[in-house]
Amino acid sequence: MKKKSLFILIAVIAIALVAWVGCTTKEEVKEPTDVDQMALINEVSAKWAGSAHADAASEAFNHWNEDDPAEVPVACAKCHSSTGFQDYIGNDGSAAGVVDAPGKIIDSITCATCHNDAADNLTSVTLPNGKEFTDLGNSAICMTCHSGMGSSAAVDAAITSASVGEDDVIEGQALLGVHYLAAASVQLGADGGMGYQYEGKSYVGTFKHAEPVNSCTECHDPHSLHTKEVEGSDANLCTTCHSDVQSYQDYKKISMSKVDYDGDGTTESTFDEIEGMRQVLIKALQGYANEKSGVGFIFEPKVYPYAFIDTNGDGEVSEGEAIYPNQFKAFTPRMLKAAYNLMFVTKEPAAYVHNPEYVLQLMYDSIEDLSQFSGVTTEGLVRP
Ligand code: HEC
Ligand code: HEC
Ligand code: HEC
Ligand code: HEC
Ligand code: HEC
Ligand SMILES: [Ca+2]
Ligand SMILES: [Ca+2]
Ligand SMILES: [Ca+2]
Repeated sequence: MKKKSLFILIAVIAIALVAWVGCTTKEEVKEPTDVDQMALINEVSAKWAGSAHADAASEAFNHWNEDDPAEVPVACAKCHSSTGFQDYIGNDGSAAGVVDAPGKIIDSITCATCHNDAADNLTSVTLPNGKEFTDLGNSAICMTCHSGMGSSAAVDAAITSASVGEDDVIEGQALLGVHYLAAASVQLGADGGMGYQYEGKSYVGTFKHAEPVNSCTECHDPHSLHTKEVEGSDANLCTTCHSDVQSYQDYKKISMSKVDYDGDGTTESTFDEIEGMRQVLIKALQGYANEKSGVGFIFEPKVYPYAFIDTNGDGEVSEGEAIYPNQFKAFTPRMLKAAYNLMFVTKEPAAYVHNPEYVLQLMYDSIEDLSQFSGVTTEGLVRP
């Protein structure tokens, strides 16, 4: 075990002991020897405690509480329980690279999840489509859980097994996506190949941002999860190069490329251009569904399973439409591909900083593919 991990383990046990002894006796408890190290542990613990990883009450760690047995299934345990993650990386003595047993419920991401022998040695990640990446340093920890589930191969498999024409409805076919916060899959671009990439088109690879903001842990504090500060100062990391950025609120205003990608006539920030392109893609899916599916399509990313029938045909998410029984299941092969890309972008809201060009290319190509039937063309749009 690395010295740091060993120390963290001892310190965490010491904190627990101090708390426990403090509650049960009035005896003086000796302070752990290394005061500086303890201060660091306390600081780190406070940051972690305020993060989404520590939020034991969140849906991500409680979704299976009512199941019988109440456990996180093998397919989900890698990312939704600390025990499942340690099983996946082989820290529990089981085989690495596979989850062998269901995970515990209400088992959020704690110190022990990331600080153990197997995590110390973890430097590679395998995406859901089977592609492996090595030499990732400690960002491999993050990428293991932030690479998503499902892939474009699942879209192709559904289409192949349906064996219908490109614009014929696949009976009962629901929306497919790559699950949530798949930041690594977005950042890797065409190297990862996790978007639905159209034949004959070329796509950008891993986003080469700038030194030192290329890997997950170069930008993210692994405990607070927020962006790091500049080493040896409390200045915002982004300000060094994006001088107009003062704080988090300004990230979405950054525009380096100054291109009107979404064709609305104004050059906006990269975040807004992506959002604009996303709205065009939704319109294209709606136009296409009206023409080919026989029922209208609406998209409500806040409500599972996100694709619903536009019952009153007004093109909007109206009262009562975004409910499970009103799920949209009239996808054609062409529509399934484009909707997968819509999910890929929507469920990774920070794509604008992880790999803006990749998601813009995917959306542009989806809009283009639908255009012969959607009434929405690529005229005015720019493909990066
Ligand atoms: C590769 C990692 C990974 C795998 C595997 C995975 N998830 Fe998730 N899941 C996530 C992440 C990351 C989030 C956090 C999304 C958020 O909070 O916005 C999440 C969130 C969720 C949520 C909460 C959504 C919400 O609205 O808060 C549910 C429910 C869920 N996953 C179900 C599942 C199920 C069911 C499986 C197994 C079939 C599964 N997940 C497998 C990474 C994963
Ligand atoms: C999501 C994974 C993750 C979790 C959870 C986590 N850590 Fe860390 N921790 C890391 C990584 C990665 C580093 C290395 C940081 C670097 O190199 O910049 C680190 C570094 C540290 C350090 C070295 C000091 C530093 O800031 O570099 C200490 C101490 C530490 N962690 C303690 C803890 C404690 C205590 C907890 C629980 C309260 C915890 N960690 C939870 C991933 C994690
Ligand atoms: C064991 C799986 C796992 C690991 C390892 C992991 N994450 Fe997460 N991460 C999650 C889940 C699950 C959520 C959603 C938690 C929730 O909804 O409360 C999440 C949420 C996040 C968020 C969103 C915070 C927010 O407020 O919306 C960020 C950012 C993040 N993780 C970054 C990282 C980074 C950086 C690392 C590596 C140091 C990392 N994660 C490692 C599973 C993981
Ligand atoms: C250039 C710095 C940078 C790098 C490199 C980076 N991120 Fe992020 N990430 C951010 C910023 C900034 C946000 C918040 C954006 C916002 O809230 O608008 C973010 C948001 C996130 C989120 C939450 C929202 C979302 O859309 O998923 C997750 C999870 C995440 N990052 C994980 C990762 C992982 C995993 C990696 C490595 C593959 C990574 N990040 C690499 C800067 C970075
Ligand atoms: C060391 C310099 C540097 C730092 C630090 C830096 N960036 Fe960048 N950023 C760049 C450069 C250069 C580009 C243009 C990259 C390209 O398109 O090839 C860029 C591009 C971007 C883009 C895409 C804009 C576009 O139109 O292409 C976003 C968004 C962004 N940065 C956000 C951030 C955030 C958020 C941070 C802090 C977490 C950050 N950057 C830190 C140099 C930096
Ligand atoms: Ca295992
Ligand atoms: Ca624009
Ligand atoms: Ca409606």
